[in-house]
Amino acid sequence: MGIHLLLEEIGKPYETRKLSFADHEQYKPEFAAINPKGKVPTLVRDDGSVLTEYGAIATWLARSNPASRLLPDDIEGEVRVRELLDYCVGTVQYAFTRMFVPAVFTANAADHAAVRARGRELVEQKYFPVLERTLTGGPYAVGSSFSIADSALFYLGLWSRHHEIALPPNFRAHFERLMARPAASKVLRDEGLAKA
Ligand SMILES: N[C@@H](CCC(=O)N[C@@H](CS)C(=O)NCC(=O)O)C(=O)O
Repeated sequence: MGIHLLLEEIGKPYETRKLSFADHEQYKPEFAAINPKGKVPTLVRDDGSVLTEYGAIATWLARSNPASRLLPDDIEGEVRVRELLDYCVGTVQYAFTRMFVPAVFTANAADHAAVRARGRELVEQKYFPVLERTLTGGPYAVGSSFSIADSALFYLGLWSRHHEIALPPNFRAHFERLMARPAASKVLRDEGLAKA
């Protein structure tokens, strides 16, 4: 959903494909032929080449579409965006993966409830307090313009809504700002997540 938001912000034509984790489609041969890591997001570019890893995909989209201004040109701006993005994708996301796909962490189905509970605990007690302290400036994640870091906070906000995890105040205000963007409304409609 984060990469989907970036594609919508850029405004060029694209297609999305949804995978059902419940049906283990990420591990099936059809998807493994595209991304043997069995992970989303996965981007197939116009020349047929495949790009994986959120940060790489987001950076490629930003740098290939400079008019969309999704990644600052100055090094301080760029590393601050990367710092926050990497925390979302490399740390916070894995607590959610505990909740969405506990089998990644243990083959023992009897332990899945405990893995899910630990994921929730990490999000609520450890990771969101860090994000909350980061989101004090604004109006966007890093300064005054929307960047690829905001796209990661967007999907974390949506995942929180799905798992009924309350966002702390700064994060909530930031998420509401993102949700007000036309691109976000379009993503929600396309993903079947828009509230009636
Ligand atoms: N390092 C990867 C992580 C991607 C990732 O963990 N995606 C999750 C989304 S919940 C996934 O596809 N999980 C399915 C699985 O692990 O089976 C990235 O940055 O894109």
